[in-house]
Amino acid sequence: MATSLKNLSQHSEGNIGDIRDKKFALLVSEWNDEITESLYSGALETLLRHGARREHIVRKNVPGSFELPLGAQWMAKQEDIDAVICLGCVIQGETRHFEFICNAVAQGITQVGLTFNKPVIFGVLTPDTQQQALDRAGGKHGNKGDEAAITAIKMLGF
Ligand code: DLZ
Repeated sequence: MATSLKNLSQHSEGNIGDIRDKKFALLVSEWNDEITESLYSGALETLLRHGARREHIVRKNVPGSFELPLGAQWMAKQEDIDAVICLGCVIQGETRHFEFICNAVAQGITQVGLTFNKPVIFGVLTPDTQQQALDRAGGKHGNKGDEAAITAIKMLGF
């Protein structure tokens, strides 16, 4: 049954399907865990609020954002998983090889989604500073984890 969804700040209203029977994998990078735990909480709450069942949501940690694509691949290849949400935070000012990590993660996540033909969502913050990250992880600019969950829900209703 399609239902109308009023979205978060960055999103417009859209139609989504019933996600009660959908299974989600949430991948959480342990780097900058103060940030990524907030992203996780936001994503989890958003999925539950929109009807996902708690027992249909699995969480897996990876050491850093660079490991998100491989973790996503391991989850996406499981046939019962409908969508994978990748959550991480790479802070430019604190990461000398920022571009290498961000490019690898973005390309890797894209590739996994295309390979397994299912939504694999890029919920990775790439701010200049810790404060900018906090602002986007439940602070004044909302929560990118919420937005990543909404994106997964919308793609499942495509
Ligand atoms: C090594 C590293 C650095 C310097 N910074 C970050 C970061 O800001 N955010 C993040 O998620 N991960 C970081 N990492 C770890 C890498 O993602 C990765 O775990 C290691 O390079 C090992 O492959």
